[in-house]
Amino acid sequence: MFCPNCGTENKDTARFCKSCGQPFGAPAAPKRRKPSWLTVVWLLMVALVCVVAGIAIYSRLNEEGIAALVTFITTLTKQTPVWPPPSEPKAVILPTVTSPATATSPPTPAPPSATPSPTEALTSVPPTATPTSIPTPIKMSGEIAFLSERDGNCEIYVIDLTDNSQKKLTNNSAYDGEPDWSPDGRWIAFDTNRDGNYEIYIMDFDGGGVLNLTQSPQREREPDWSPDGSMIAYEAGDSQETLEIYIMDADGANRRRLTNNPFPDRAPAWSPDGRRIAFMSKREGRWQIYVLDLESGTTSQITNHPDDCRFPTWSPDGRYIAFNTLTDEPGDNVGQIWVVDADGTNPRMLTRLDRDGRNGRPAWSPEGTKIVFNSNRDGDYEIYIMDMDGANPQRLTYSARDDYQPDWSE
Ligand SMILES: [Ca+2]
Ligand SMILES: [Ca+2]
Ligand SMILES: [Ca+2]
Ligand SMILES: [Ca+2]
Repeated sequence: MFCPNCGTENKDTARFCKSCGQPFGAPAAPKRRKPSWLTVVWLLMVALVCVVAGIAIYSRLNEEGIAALVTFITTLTKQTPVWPPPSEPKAVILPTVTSPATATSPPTPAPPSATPSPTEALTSVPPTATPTSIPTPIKMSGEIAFLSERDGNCEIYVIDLTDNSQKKLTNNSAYDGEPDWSPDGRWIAFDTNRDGNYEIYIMDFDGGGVLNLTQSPQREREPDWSPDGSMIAYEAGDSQETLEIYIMDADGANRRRLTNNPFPDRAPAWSPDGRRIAFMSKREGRWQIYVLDLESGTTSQITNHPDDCRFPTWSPDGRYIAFNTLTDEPGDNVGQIWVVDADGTNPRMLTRLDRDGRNGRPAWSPEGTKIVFNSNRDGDYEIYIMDMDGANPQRLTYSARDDYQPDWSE
C-alpha cells in the first residue's frame, strides 16, 4: 500500500509508514448522528397535521368526488372501479308504464250541446272474427221479434231469451218485416206486401190470427203500438218521398194523418206516456229525429247531426230516445247507435267500430237497461244486445243471411 501521507510504498501488512511513520489501520467508520428528540417531535407534528388535513378534505368531498378520485386512482392501477362499495342486491323495480288512456292530460273541452258530436263510447266494440259455434245462450227475460232472410225470404222470427230458442212466425214468398210487440205481448204488428202493396198486419205471438188492418192502395209500413195498446202509429204514402205519419185504432179504424208537408216523415215511435210521437223526417235536408206533441200539435227537432238520424225509440221510462246515425258518403257506410235525452240534450254514441259497419234499429229491453239492435259488424246482419251505456255487446243470432229489425217484448 502507499502511504496516504508521503506516498511511500509499504507492505500491505504494515501498520505504520516506513518512511514518515504515518499509522495505517482500518479507516474509521463515519460516525452516525443520532436523531435528536426535537427531530422526532417535529416529524410527529408533521404527521398529525397531514392526518387532520386528510380528514378535513375527506369530509368536504362528496361521494361523486371521492368516486371520481377512486376511479382515477384505479384507472391508473387498471382495476375495476367500485364505488359505492358493493351492497346487498336490490329488487329490480321497472318504471311504471302509463298508458295514454290513463295519462293525466288537460280535459278536452266539451263540444257545444247544440251540435251533437261523437263522444267516446264507454266500451268500444273490437272487430271479432265470426265464431264457428254458437256460445252459451243468454239468459234474459222476454222475447225478441226480428226479421230474418235465413230461409231465402223475409220472414219474422222470435227469440225466446229464457232458452235462446228461435221460431219462425211467417212463411210466404212476400216481404214480412218491421215487427212490433203489442204492450201485452199477445200480438205482433208488422208490415207485408203479400197482398200486392204494403199493409199493416197483426198476428198473435205464435204466428196465428193474421189480420190485414189497412187494405189501402198506399204503402203502409213501420207500425208502432200505443202504450195502452189501443192504437197503432205507422207511416203511409204513395211513394217513399211522400210518406206521412198516421195513427189508427188497433182494429184499423179511425185513421188520421198527423204530418202534412212536402218532405218524407217516417218510423213513428209512441212515447211511454202516450202523449208524444217521435219520428224521423227529412224536412231539414237530412233525416233527423223530431217529436210531435199530440195535445199541442207542436213539433220539436231532437237531433241536429251531420249524418242521417233514423229510427227513434223511447226508453221505457220516457227519459231517453235511442236512434241510429248513418253516413251516406260513398265508401263511408257507417251506422252507430246513439242515445239522447228526450229533450234533445246530451247526445252520446253507444257503439264505435274501427271499421265500416252498420249498427241500427235500436230497441229497448222492458227494464230499460239494455238495447237490442242489428249490425253487420261480423259480416252479414245479426241481432246484438248491449247495455244502455254501450257496454257488454252480445250477439244473439248466427245465421248466414241477414237478421235485423229487432223489437223486444214488453
Ligand atoms: Ca215472407
Ligand atoms: Ca197498403
Ligand atoms: Ca211529410
Ligand atoms: Ca245473420
